Formats: sequence, C-alpha cells, structure tokens
Amino acid sequence: EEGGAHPRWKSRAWTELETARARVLAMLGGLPEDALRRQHSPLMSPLVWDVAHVANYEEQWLLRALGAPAITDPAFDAIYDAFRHPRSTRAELPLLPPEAAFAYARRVREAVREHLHRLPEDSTAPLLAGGYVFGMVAQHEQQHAETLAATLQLMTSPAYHVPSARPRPRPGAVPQAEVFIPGGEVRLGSTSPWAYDNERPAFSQHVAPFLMDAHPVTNGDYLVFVEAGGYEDPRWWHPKGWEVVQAEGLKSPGFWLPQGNHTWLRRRFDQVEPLPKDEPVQHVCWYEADAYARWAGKRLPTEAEWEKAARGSDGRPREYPWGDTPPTRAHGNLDGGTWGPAPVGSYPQGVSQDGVWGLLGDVWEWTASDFRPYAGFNAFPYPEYSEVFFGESYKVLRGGAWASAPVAVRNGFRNWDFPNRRQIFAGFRCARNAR
Ligand code: AVJ
Ligand code: FE
Repeated sequence: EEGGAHPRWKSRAWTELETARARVLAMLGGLPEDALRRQHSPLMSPLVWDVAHVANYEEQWLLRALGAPAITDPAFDAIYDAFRHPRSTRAELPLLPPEAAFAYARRVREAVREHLHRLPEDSTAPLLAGGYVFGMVAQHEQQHAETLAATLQLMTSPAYHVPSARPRPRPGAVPQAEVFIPGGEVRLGSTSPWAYDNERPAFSQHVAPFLMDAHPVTNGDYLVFVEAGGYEDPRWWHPKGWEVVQAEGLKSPGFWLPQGNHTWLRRRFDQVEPLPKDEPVQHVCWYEADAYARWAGKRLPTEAEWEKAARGSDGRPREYPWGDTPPTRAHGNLDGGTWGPAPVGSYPQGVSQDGVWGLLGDVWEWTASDFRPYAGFNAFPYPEYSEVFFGESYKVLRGGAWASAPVAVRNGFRNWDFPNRRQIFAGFRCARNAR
C-alpha cells in the first residue's frame, strides 16, 4: 500500500508485534540464566537488557504516549535508556533478572492488547495515522531481535546452539557478474506509512549510469583478496581503515578461522564449517568492504545508486526489488529463520527489474554514503531514533540481512553503523562507473 494510508492497520499491527515477540522468545528460550545476564562482548548489551529495553520502549510508546495507564514509573526508563548507558556498562546496572524481564514484557503486551481495542483505527493523529507507532514498536523489537542474534554470534564457551534452522533453497546458476543500470532520476525515500523519519521526505535525484554487481561479494571472492595479501598492503585501504587493520590486527573477516595451507573454516554460532565460498561474505566492516572494492578496481555504490538498482531503472519506485508485494520466503533470506546467509543465486523471485540479485536479505550492504538527513527531514517522533546520528561518523547500510525481519526491510530503509563495526551481519557489493 505504497503511499496510501493503512485504513485497517490494527490486525497487521498486532500480528507484527506478536511475530517479533515469538522470535525473541524462541531465540532466548533455551538459554541458562547466566548466559542471559552475562556481557558477551563490550560491543553488546547483556541479552536481558535488550528484553526489558524492548518492553520499556513498548510501554513508553504504546501505553504512556497513547494515554494508557503506565505499568512502571517513568524513572524506571533510565536503566533501559540506550543514551544514558553505553553498552559496555549495562551489565553493572540493576537490571531486571531474566524471569522478571520476560514477565514485564508479557505484562506490557497484555496491556497493549487491551488498549489497542479502544483506539480509533481512522485517527489522523501523527502517532496513530496508519498505525505508525505500532509499526515503529514492532520494527524496534525486530531490530533488537537482530541485535540479539549478533550478541549470540559473539557468545562463546559455550557457543550458542543454533535451533533447527529452516533449510535454505538450492542456488541456481550465477551467470552474470555485473548489471548495467541506466542513469536518470531515482526516487529516494519512502512514502509507506510505517517508514521511519530518516526515510522521509521522499525526493528525486539524478544518478549517472553505472554498473552494479549482480550479487553480493562472496566468501570465495573475498578469499582471493585475503590470499593476495590484501590485508598487508596499505594501497587498498582508507587511511583510517589501515589504522584499524593495524590496531585490531585484522587479517580476514570476522569468524574466519585460518587453518594454514589455504584452508579456512568459518564459525557460525556453534557450527564450525569449511568456509562456504558461494555465500555472501559477512562480518566485514566498511573499511574492509572499501578496501576490497579498491583492490577489485571498483567502489562501493552510493545510497542513491543502491536505491536506483533496487527500485528499478524504469522510474516506477517499487517498494521492494521485485515489486510492491511484501517479502515472502521465496523473495529473499529474511526473518532469522535460516541462521545464516544463503548462497548467491538462491532467490530468483527476488531479482530486481534490472536483473540485480539478493538486494534484500542475506547480508546488509555497506554503501559509500554517510548517514545524513534528506532535505526537509523532520525528526519524528523523537530525535534519538535518527537525528542524533546524522553526520560523518556513520556509514549507511542497505537491504537487510538474513536476521532482519520483513517488517523492517524495504527499498527505502536506511541502516547505519560506525565504519569499523563488524559484529553486524554486513557484507557488500561493488559498483563502478559506466563509460
Ligand atoms: C537502526 C539498527 C542502527 O540498533 O542502534 C534500536 C535501531 N534504535 N533501538 C540500532 C534501534 C533504537 C538502530 N539501528
Ligand atoms: Fe532500542
């Protein structure tokens, strides 16, 4: 329903909230108390922090902001305020223990269910129009589910046991390397009712013709760079990236395990496997993506180029690469159920109008672009979602990963992170100018 209001949004809102909750519970359900409370990495919160943070966010936006009775005192929000406490310090806070955190989340959800019945479905109030704030809270819980997955990947001794993963489709042939995208106008940004403030307002921009990789860069592709000495040659690296390589001793993507003699293993949760050459590389930072692209004689696509490739060059601004219908399991590797990327070429139904594969799902794709506001940006409903991150510190990622939920991906969705971060499920594809 691109552009239109969601006249009947309640049932979708409830379904998306419950889908997110079922996923979080399935991910964490089997973990012992200690694993839930421990800090697995200074980069990540203790898992129980995320659980109660999600519940507290829901209390703030779906109960208190909508005039429903509060469950906790607003003073309680401080513990779960991401801006007050850096992730590395959250284990020292007086956090709700796991049982209490899950109970809090249940109580909030029960109150939301009650209150939802009383809300007018045709309200034009900014928070309620099209069910906006419900979409925001469902996307928030799913984004934290993805963050939980990143934390679980970092967890060791013992590593996280992957629950029965959904089988991935068998990949077909991968014939084409690059796709020519004609230049012209591209509609950037979203008009859909659940789009975030940073995706708005939609606008048009001119893009010169370019070539886009038909697929994300695979482990096999990236291995050539590694074995060619790519991590030892400053020529390929952004100066700040070269500093990161040296300071952190980077030699290969995260979770690759060198065995010597050109043999590589890769740890994915508790699975140690031969490096799957045909899967998109993941756990690379922006600097690694940038260095590979330079070595390959290419570059990272800008946000505008990525969105041009995703929306289609014919000027019809599709919501998803394949059209306007929401993602199904045939369109791409989404929702966390596969617990890893699929080989490139696995999703023929997800191909874009111009023939670009795998734009949504599998791995987030680093772009060349800094995270900046679109002209006419208005912070809504609060500046801490997007506005405080605008500037030169963050790079934009597009497309969504295997761990991203369908509700939280679309052609216009903008993710961002620091250029040295590799715990997220991020890879990339390259582009180059067309002559
Ligand atoms: C959009 C993924 C960068 O995790 O920092 C979660 C999403 N915002 N809670 C993040 C978010 C507030 C955000 N990212
Ligand atoms: Fe959050």
